[in-house]
Order: sequence, then structure tokens, then C-alpha cells
Amino acid sequence: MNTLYYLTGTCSLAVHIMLNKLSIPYQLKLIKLLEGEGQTPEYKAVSPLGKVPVLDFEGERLREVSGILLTLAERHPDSQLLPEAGSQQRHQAYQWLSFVATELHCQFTPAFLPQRYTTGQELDEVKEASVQRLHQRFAILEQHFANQPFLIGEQLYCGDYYLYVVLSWMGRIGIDLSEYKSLWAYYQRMDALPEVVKTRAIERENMAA
Ligand SMILES: N[C@@H](CCC(=O)N[C@@H](CS)C(=O)NCC(=O)O)C(=O)O
Repeated sequence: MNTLYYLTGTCSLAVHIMLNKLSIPYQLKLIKLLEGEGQTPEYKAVSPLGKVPVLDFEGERLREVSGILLTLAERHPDSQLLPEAGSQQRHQAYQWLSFVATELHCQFTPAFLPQRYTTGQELDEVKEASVQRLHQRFAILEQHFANQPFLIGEQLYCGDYYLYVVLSWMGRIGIDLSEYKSLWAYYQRMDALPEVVKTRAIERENMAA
């Protein structure tokens, strides 16, 4: 059985949404990262860095959000969650997926875990610098979404799920997303998609259980 190693609301949510969107059968394995479950020898054998998501998919072990999203989209070409190979839109799809992973996701980590980014005591400064870098990048996205509903145009693709999840963390570092009009509208558009609503409900129920 396909197995998603996940934690509610983390970046694994993007993969979880994809699984539901594509109606791929799966089971969930909750990894309580805050309680140290990522660092056990058993889980390190699954993810050497002790991170989620990991997806055991049809006999293969897949890691890294972007790689997993691309793999699932490629395996389901009819879903149109990835534009045609060789098209300009496909090139844009790669570009924006990289942007979300490196320019956004990676920039959040110092805000959440500043102690990993300094050997000194200046945790507040590390956090603040991270928040400032994020504001710069949101300004770019704000302009981008003034002209189009999704990352690569009129058609939603798998990178949108990743961006949606990363944007959902904003409140946790004190950024009010509604300050960015177009970006906020984009977030709300994504938040209302049936596959997003369904996946969020599953993760909420599992947390309560
Ligand atoms: N490069 C990895 C990053 C995954 C990642 O940062 N996952 C976070 C949750 S959003 C995590 O597991 N953090 C645990 C830790 O860093 O100890 C990917 O794209 O999958």
C-alpha cells in the first residue's frame, strides 16, 4: 500500500492534497516531529534527515516535496497538473516549483527554527531577517497574481498546492497575508478547492483522534 509519512499542516500536506486530487489509494503514517519521532533510528532509515514528507509509492521510496509532486503529476498526465513536456508552460512550471521550494519554503525555516541558523544567541535577529526576506518574495508574488489566477496562468498545476501550503504558515510568523491583496485572493481560491478542503479535514480528524 502507498504510504505517506506526514505531519498535519507541514509541507507534507501538499503531497497529501495531490494524493486525494488524483484519487491514489494511500495510508497515512503520522510522524510526530515535535515529539522527536523524526529522530528515531527507525524513522532515520526512512528519511535520513528526519523530515516529512516521504511517500512509499508503488514499491519506490520518494522524498522531497517537489520531486514527489512532479512524479505524481507525470504518472497522471490526464490530470493536467503538469503542462505538456517541452512547452513554455512546462518550463514555467519548473521555475515556480523551484521558487516555492528554495525562495519560500527554505526561507521559512530560519523563522521557525532560528537556532539552526546561528551558533550564537541572536535568534530574534535571525527570525527578523527571515521575515524580511519573505516580504520581498511576497511582493514578487503579489505582482504575479495581479494578472493571473494560478502560478503558471489560467490552469492550476501541482506547484500551486505547494505554494498554498507554504502560504498557510504565514500567520505563525506574524505576517498578515491579507496585506497582500492578490496573494490573499489566491490563497482563498486555493483554500476552497474540494481536494484541499477534503485533505485538511482528514488531517484535522487525525489530529483529534
Ligand atoms: N527538502 C525537503 C524539506 C522537507 C521539510 O523541511 N520538512 C519539514 C516539515 S515542513 C520537516 O520535516 N522538518 C523536520 C526537521 O527539519 O527536523 C522537502 O522538500 O521535502
